Amino acid sequence: MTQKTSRRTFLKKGLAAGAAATVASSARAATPDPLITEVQPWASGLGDGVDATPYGLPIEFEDDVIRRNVEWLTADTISSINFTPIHALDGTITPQGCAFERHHSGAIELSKQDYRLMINGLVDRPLVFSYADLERFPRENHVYFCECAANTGMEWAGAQLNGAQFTHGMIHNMEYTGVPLRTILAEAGLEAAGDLADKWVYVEGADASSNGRSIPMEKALDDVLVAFKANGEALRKEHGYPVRLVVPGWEGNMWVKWLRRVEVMDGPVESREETSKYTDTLEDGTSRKWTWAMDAKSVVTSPSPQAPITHGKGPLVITGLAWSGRGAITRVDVSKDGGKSWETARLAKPGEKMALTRFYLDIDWDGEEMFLQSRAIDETGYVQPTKAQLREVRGLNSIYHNNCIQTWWVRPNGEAENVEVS
Ligand SMILES: Nc1nc2c(c(=O)[nH]1)N[C@H]1C(S)=C(S)[C@@H](COP(=O)(O)O)O[C@H]1N2
Ligand SMILES: [Mo]
Repeated sequence: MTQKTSRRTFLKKGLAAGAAATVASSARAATPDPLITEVQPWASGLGDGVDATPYGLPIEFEDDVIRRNVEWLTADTISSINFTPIHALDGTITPQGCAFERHHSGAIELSKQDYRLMINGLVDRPLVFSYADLERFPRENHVYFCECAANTGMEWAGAQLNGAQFTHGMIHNMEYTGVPLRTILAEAGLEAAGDLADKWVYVEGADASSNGRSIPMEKALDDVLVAFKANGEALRKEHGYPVRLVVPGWEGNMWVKWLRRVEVMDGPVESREETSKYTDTLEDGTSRKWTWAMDAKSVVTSPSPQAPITHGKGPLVITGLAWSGRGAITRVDVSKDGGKSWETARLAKPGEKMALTRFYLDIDWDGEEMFLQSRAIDETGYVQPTKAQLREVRGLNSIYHNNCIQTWWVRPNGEAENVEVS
């Protein structure tokens, strides 16, 4: 009996949704639609043959779905950053062609033939590997996000950049193929290192900046990958071709591109990239270091300033991304009233460790303004903080590791703007 009732309610609801959709199409049906009634150019001739584009590019209609930079952020494009168009993507995998880039001395061209990886320091046998050598170790596949620690860094003092691409686009999420760093370290032998508990590795790239970083041995032996494929194909030049380091859940700066050397050491180097940069200045003027993991964070990608609502009230898909450097996302809440009330969003699939999770909230929009927010919760129970909560701990002088709740003010005309609700 109860089952019957609920089934009937479900059918009714289904019909109601169907009815809403019919309103739009029957209005159009009143006048014949030439797109339906007339033979169109694309049906009057032949399309491209199979070899028109031996390596495919997106169709021209999608040519605004590109990485973009913010010119005033950096003095030039060499030591700079651009942003993933997350407002226009769906699902979770970032195509390499529009995945953000961050270089300290430009993207270099390094062939597989010229590639060398040196393992030295406190190892039994210092070794040098060619690219072909790396291909002979057992491989693994993993999907991980890579987020620059500076992502959302311009938003500390107030709402600044108008678009999810610019506030949250220093992130990409790819399926990597590579060899665990532990396998390569084992090949060189770690007997000479003695007690591994207090040992570190120093990793550096082949580019002029070298971007050297110290990684504690525990992480190096855990899930760090020496990767040479992303989303099934070779890494792109800008992402470190032919080999980059993948450091799951930890800040993007540690994901050394064009990886050339791994040195086993008895302490951290305290390089430029882990002292004057990539440390967090606190309220009292002191700085904290070794803030490696990216805390749980989320953002509504649509609607958002670059993805306004164009269809008026009625069915509306609210969607976004959530992630945590400390494990899997377990829940995402969405608020339409600036955090006064929350609804639990639907996860497209269960959250995976250190990978992007897509969420949806399918609503019937009444056409009224919204203050849209999302709030991520990860498997450790951590809840993404508000801007005010984050400032209490971090003050206003920080750049890196801003994981606060983002607000989009959506107006009745569907346009959205970056605003601060703290
Ligand atoms: N060798 C080298 N590795 C590097 C960098 C660099 O400039 N040189 N930039 C780092 C920074 S700050 C980030 S956020 C990530 C960005 O990776 P991507 O360019 O693939 O997005 O690479 C890191 N690895
Ligand atoms: Mo970065």
